[in-house]
Amino acid sequence: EKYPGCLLHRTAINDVARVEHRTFICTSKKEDAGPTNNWMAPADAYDKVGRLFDGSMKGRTMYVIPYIMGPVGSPFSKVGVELTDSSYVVLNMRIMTRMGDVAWKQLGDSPDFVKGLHGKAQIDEENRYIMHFPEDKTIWSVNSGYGGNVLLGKKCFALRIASHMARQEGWMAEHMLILGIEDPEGRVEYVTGAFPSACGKTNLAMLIPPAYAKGYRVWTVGDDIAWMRPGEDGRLWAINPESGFFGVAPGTSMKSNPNALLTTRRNTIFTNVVHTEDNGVWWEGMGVPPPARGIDWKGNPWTPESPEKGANPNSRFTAPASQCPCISPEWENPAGVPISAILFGGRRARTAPLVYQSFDWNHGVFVGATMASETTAAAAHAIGVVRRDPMAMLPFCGYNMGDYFRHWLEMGERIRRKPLIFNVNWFRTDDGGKFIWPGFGDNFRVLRWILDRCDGKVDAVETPIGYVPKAEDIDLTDLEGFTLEDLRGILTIDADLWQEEIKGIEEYFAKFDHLPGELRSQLDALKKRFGI
Ligand code: OXD
Ligand code: MN
Repeated sequence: EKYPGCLLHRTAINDVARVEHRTFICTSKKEDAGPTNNWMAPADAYDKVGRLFDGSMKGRTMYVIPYIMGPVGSPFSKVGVELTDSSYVVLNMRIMTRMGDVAWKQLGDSPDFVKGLHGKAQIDEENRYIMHFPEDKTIWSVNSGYGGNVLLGKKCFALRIASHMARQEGWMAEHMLILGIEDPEGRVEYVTGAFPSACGKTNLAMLIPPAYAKGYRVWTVGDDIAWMRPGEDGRLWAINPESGFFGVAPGTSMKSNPNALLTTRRNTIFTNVVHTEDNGVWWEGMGVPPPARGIDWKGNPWTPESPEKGANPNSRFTAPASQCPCISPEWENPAGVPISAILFGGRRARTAPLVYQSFDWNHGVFVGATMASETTAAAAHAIGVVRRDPMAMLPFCGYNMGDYFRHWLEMGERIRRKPLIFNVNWFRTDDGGKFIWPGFGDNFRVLRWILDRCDGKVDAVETPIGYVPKAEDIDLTDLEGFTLEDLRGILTIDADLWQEEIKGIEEYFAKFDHLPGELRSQLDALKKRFGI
């Protein structure tokens, strides 16, 4: 009664996250995997992982999961079949994809589907492998039972294999949310956005506009992945290939993301959260008091006094997108939605202003290719270290990242009515390390400026890094405790910091043997604009 149709699941304690160091792109030529991916020769990978599969499913049930990534009947959609010995995978795939007869029907007699094989084996960390064979449209995953490693439709297919297909077929598979903003006249414009992990992608996708913005609504089309292709009208059209959300639970509350929380009230799988005595779930940052007693994610008795967190920091909910209160009426439109703007962003304490617009598509590709986040205390890295994550695709690009940049540049030539490209940074901090911009629903104020730029309604200030808003053009109505001066402060560009940034980009670019000359020219032009 409390959570109808829901399921609680605990993974093995050594199996709670994606394993990038055990994720491989297996192409005939090493250079096709590029400098940012692990590579193994296909024959070696099939042999090595084949041995791990041998006999590992004895006595288990084999599930055959036919599934579609993308709306049923959409020209964007692709079919996959996953074989697995995990009922958890079946139940998750049932939420995250369109699975079952619809997929067989869509496939018909065609042999063109992505072949996925997953086995839990012994959940042995030392022998865990997530193998991608883009040339064979095949994925093999062994020794894990955790989401991103085993729901093969998601990161493995919809990003790594799909990015490879997209390059060959002339479209784009991106790690992006898709949202629509409806104005009081009922006109809806769509935006996609790529952000590295822990930058609030799901929150932005489900944003609730502030009270002052009467008549505006934000509609969610997707929170993680966008497949995009140019339409006959010359615009770029996007679909969400998934049909559910595999969201991080901790920090999801009625304050941070009410729409996500409301989505998870039924038909949801909770993984690695606290099980409460009254048969409910709880996690840190849920915005409600912890239960006096519960069972933690490891299956041990837990109380709020316990030294360890009750929910794993990467605990998840798997929830049907159709249950989201702000799901877009267009989210399953086979034609997708037309994109007006593409956002890139990361966590930068000082370097990047709240928002800026790139000068044009190629400059936007440069902005995406050089995007980065600074590590926070929460991450297991030194604080303040800049980690570059181009287009938030570092762990998900299924081929050479230099060639991926070239594909973006080439797509720019094919899209006649190009989306404008922006960079946003919700995370500028003051001297005490406190976030200056309120974020969450107030990010709507920035989205409105972005759409005003797309519609040619406001001008902007030209700076060496791009077009920055005039402070007066961002609506601060009812934003208590935040002044125009504060806004001016987070729109500034510090030339000294950018000198450092440019050095960092130079070092970063040196890693890429396939770097397109255009990106070097963009860097030179940036230096010139700073007088370097
Ligand atoms: C995710 C991720 O789970 O990007 O979506 O790691
Ligand atoms: Mn993601």
